[in-house]
Amino acid sequence: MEKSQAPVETTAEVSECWDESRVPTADTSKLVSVISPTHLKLSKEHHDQPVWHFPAGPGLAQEVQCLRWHFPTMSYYPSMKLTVPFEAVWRIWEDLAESTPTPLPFTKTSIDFTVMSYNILAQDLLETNQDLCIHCPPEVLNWNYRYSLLLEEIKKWGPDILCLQEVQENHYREQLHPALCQMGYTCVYKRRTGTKTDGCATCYRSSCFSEVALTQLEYFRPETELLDRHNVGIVLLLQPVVTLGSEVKKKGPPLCVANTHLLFNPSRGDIKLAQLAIMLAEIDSMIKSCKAKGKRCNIILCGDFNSVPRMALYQLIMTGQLFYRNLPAWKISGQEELSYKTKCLRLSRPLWPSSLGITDACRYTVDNKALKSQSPKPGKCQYSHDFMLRLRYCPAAYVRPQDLELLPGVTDDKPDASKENQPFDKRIIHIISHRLNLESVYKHTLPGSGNPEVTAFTSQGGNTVDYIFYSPKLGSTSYQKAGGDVASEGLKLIGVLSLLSEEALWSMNGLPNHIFPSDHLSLVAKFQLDILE
Ligand code: KL2
Repeated sequence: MEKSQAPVETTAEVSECWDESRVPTADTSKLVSVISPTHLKLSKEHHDQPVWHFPAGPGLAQEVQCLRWHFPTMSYYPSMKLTVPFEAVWRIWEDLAESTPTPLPFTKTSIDFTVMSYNILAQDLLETNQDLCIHCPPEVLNWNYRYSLLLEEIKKWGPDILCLQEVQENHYREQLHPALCQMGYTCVYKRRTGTKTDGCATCYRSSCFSEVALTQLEYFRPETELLDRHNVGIVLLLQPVVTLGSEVKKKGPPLCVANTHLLFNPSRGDIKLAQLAIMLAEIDSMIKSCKAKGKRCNIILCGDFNSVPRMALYQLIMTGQLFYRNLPAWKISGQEELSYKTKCLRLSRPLWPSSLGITDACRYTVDNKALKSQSPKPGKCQYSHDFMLRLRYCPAAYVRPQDLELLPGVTDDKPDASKENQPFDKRIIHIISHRLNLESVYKHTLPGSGNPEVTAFTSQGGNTVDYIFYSPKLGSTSYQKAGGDVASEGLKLIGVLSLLSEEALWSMNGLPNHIFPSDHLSLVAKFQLDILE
């Protein structure tokens, strides 16, 4: 169902100032867009006045004054009534790099790149869940209107890597893909399994990266009862490409870019965790394949995780560990407080069957890449806790090999009698973990007010459910200790596009609106990566 494009009355003039050029580096200026009802002035002194103002793009900290100019897409809607007054609400680009860059150690240079993660709200989902947008004037729900704003958002921040969720297949094939190709991107699209018409798309600027490996993940596993939902993910291994004069070189460590949209259902955290475990195992496998070639690999893991900060799924990603025994399944994502429900699903072990081929450490039991290449020497096997525990009381496990020297208390062939009756440590067998060192770009509260950051908004309110996680650069002391090759490991976060509070979003009539075309905001971060000279 396409919404009508009927003109509406207006009391406000809509204007915009647009710099057509993209912002590829830290020093270029970007778009400024302003919605300014005519009776109000563009003035910083009038904070309570309904003024819209974007400051600069990546790398430009100061705001840019702009001239009145006609909003191109508004020509379809010649007269627009702004019934709710807009307040001054800005998304500000924050430069995190020091003003005087510290000289890099050894003989390194670095490259900067920008990542955007954005759930663009599939039109089919919008139309089947119309209750989520009851606060919206109909014209902001029109696909063609939203599409032109989406393209503007992408051009405005000029990401080198673009991870989209809720990309409807026909819109991708007919509109987004051709447009992104023209803008210099190479794109990978993965539609959800099942009947829903949307999926994820990962695009990268062809002049900045080349593809090394690709895995399209389907979390639906017909042989695993738990995994009966149709969510997907994309894992891309990219090699940075550096152009020096006329010379194009592949330089620096590879970058693993993972993009996903996890299950929405707030009460099924058990399924979300298993979906995440598949994603983490795939990233781990990509890293392992790099290691086999003697290369270290950086990680970007982003998307819509349908989970809020500091709850269990988030904790697993950020700390690398989760103790889940008896945890109510709704607490995995924490989107809604569901403790009032009489039937409350609680987690018990194992979280997923060993037949899934993924250990409690979120790694493949047998490396699938080793299997795929049918290597005569398969990689070391990983065993699940379940399997190891079966060995625990097995007498054969206590037999000392004949050639092993007998050291009393160390290589005895009997278990330590004093420890025999100790209670079995239940914590160990109720922990899942991963080995990726991940940090979140966003800190989930806004500087100053301390209000929660909002990435997604419905008529029920706002939440953070979208993230950009990355493998951070090690501290200088640790990499100096570890030696030369480790110095290039890790990404340095050098810029971020600020999010907004729920209050600020309500003041502009929630999401989507005439500025932001989705029920999610885009997440944008800029990273610096050391490369060897
Ligand atoms: O929360 V989302 O929106 O990340 O923005 O992910 C899902 C929801 C998306 C894909 O399944 O569709 C939305 N109530 C509210 N939103 C829903 C529902 C629902 N019952 N089902 C799907 N979505």
